[in-house]
Amino acid sequence: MFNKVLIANRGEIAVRIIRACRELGMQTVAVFSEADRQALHVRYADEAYLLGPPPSRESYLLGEKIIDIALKSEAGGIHPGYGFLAERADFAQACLDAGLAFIGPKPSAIAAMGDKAVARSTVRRAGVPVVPGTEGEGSLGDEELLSLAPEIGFPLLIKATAGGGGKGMREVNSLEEMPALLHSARREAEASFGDGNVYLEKLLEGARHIEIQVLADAHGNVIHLGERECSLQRRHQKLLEETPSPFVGDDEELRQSMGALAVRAAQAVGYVNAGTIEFLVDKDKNYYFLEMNTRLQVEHPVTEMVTGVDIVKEQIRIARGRQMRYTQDDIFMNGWAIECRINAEDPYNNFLPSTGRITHSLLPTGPGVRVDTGVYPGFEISPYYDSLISKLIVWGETRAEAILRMRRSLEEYKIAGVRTNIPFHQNLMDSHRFMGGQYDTRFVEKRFSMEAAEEGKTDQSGIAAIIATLVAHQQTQRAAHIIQRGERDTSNWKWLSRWERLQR
Ligand code: MV4
Repeated sequence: MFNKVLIANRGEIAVRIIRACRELGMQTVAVFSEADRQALHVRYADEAYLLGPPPSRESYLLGEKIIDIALKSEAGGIHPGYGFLAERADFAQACLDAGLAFIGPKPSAIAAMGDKAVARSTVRRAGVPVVPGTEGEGSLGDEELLSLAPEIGFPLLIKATAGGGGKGMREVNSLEEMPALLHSARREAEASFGDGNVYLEKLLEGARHIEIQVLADAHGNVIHLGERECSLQRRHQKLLEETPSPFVGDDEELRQSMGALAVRAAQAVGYVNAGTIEFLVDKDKNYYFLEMNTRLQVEHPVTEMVTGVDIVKEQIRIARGRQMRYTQDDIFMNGWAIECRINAEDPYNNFLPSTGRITHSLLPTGPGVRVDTGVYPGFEISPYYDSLISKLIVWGETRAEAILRMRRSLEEYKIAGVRTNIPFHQNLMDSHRFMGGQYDTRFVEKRFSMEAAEEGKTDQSGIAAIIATLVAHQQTQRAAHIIQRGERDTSNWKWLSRWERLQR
């Protein structure tokens, strides 16, 4: 039984995992790149070891080196977090071969779900609905795909079997345009994953992306922790997640039937540890399995806030061979939670990544507020990793309370030195469609613009520019981003009455 965990990750998720280990009384080992010498996860861990230069290939992706460090530091388990090595079946197997616990699923489950065509046919055989499309697991040639396409019908999607997250995906509207699209999809999949295999699915338009969190222990117990609504995203990057889903709402029957099928999908691959089943849900509440993520997810905190389950601690207990502390009957969803992903990127400039040193920051706190972050004033945001710098999560008794609390927290949140997408989230909180929960996966890209959201609001850009110049002059070479407040904000009184009208 291990009492020391190596965290094979960085940023907010490494910090999150260290916290869980602390609470369980376990020792922690951090690994870091040259860009992360000063990072929070390095400071918080009991020990820390340098991996190499900043690029991931020379640091956080060095599986063998990480396993060596685990053995030398006498860690008994490795938590991969998300991204990097988290969904690499070969890495999970290498951990086991070295006598280390991999805090995640078995390599066979990662592999089965990692091939999206295998995943589709496996869960379908177990009775889980999938979007109509090609069946079977072998690689399909262009001839075969072109002859199957008319049966599936247009529009359809070409998807990469090694894919996920939209890479190598192509929308096809007619048989004529299909050969060229097959070619480019295969080329992109080959370049991204070293695997040019593709499969077909009917395109579901205007659907929502709703996922179910599952937990499974090594004793055959599998439960679900309800859903998360993840439709608010831009270019396949999620920006905000909430639970319950406003679309599922108080339809407990829908929630439990999706939950039961998510459990069945997990069981179909002998799943152990935490995982997430993604569904597409159409306007008539038909739902279809999309894929399974065999890792801890970025948005896990919203589920923690409403169920009270510490998912990371449960992952570690499961990896240590313990029984889960919960049965399905112990799981209740209490209240509402929303997470805004705070990214170092400029929402006024096409969400361009922003790098530089964080000179100042003030974190929101108070009732119902949680901030998971890996940065602090003085830390330099480098271009080597993703732009997520923190997650702002709020809980409220109702969705209205959660939204008001998020508005309050976004106002409290001050970051100087890099630009962030906080103004985007502020505008989103004011949008009628968001308030009404009436959004699908196209909302941000097709129906939302910062300019339109800010039209008619008092323009204080002149004052903001002067302050930004002063701040830039005093503390940093970069302009601070001034978030306008006061007049341009709808007052909470007005907001609440608008909300109440919407609910009628
Ligand atoms: C789909 C779909 C519509 N119909 N499949 C995008 C990423 C990958 N996980 C699957 N994706 C989609 N698959 C069928 N048959 C629409 C999407 C999709 C999407 C899904 C979830 C969240 C955001 C999305 C944005 C665009 C497209």
